Amino acid sequence: MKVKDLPSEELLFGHFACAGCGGALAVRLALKVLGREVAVVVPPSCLLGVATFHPQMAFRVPCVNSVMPATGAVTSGLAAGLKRRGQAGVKVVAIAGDGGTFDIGLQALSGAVERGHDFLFLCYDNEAYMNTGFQRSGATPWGAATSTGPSGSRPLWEDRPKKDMLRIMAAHNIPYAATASVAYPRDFMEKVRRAAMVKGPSYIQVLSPCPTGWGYEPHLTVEMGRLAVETGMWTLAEYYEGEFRVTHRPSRRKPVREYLTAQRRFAHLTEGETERLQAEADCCR
Ligand SMILES: Cc1ncc(C[n+]2csc(CCOP(=O)(O)OP(=O)(O)O)c2C)c(N)n1
Ligand code: SF4
Ligand SMILES: [Mg+2]
Repeated sequence: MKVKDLPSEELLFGHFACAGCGGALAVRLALKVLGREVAVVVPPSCLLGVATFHPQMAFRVPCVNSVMPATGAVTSGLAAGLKRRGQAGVKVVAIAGDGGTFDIGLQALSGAVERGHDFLFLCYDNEAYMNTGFQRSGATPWGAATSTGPSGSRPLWEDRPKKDMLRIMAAHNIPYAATASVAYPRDFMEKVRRAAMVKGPSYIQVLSPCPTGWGYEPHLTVEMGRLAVETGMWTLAEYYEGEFRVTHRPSRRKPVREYLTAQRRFAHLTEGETERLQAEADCCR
């Protein structure tokens, strides 16, 4: 996919997200690939809060608001309805945060994938419930401070590993699933293109750094997304026809410390805890 081939038209425009919001960037890029022949389903999340503020609707495509647990059901129902009306060419795209995907929306997503409806589920993963005050989610990585982390000492930080949603989706025998990062737009947009072409369900989870919740300056969003991959804290991968594949490997791995020290949510980590995360990144090369 060539950047010069992308349309200049913006299909997410005029929203109220914080400066440097990785989630808003992810959706903007995805819609450039998907075009106008889509209907989006958005559950409560930062995106819903900042993009569907009546009368200033930021989506330039039809947008349905679902409740958090029902996104998969609303999305598959919409896809079935459009098919019935002879409008199967309209791709239905759920756009949910990690909380609305990994936790509260998981059951309906699982059912929709199992039934094999034709839709794309795009999870913009900022690794916590940002809209309601940075609570931990199943996507919060080990060691990250949130407002509700289970560890009782120092800042409340996460003492459970991140849930592996890519493998959970693969275990459903989904036709296509991928991880991506807003810092690698070509890799991300190519995955959106592939997912949209699939007949049946597809899933993309795009790392979408959040300056407000992670604690870094807004102009560093792309830098955070890149460091995550360069340090091995995030993998760009896809699952297609039953096989996993890494789509981009950094030529030289950077120490995880560079990623951790750049964000307030990891500021409390001790030397030993940093080494633990380094060891985890090293074992998954
Ligand atoms: C069933 C249910 N539980 C809780 C809420 C409250 N709520 C609204 S937005 C939100 C946070 C969503 O987090 P996430 O999906 O990660 O999106 P983000 O805000 O991070 O963009 C929550 C918990 C809700 N609307 N419905
Ligand atoms: S809190 Fe984070 S995810 Fe929410 S709008 Fe601000 S930058 Fe985006
Ligand atoms: Mg979130």
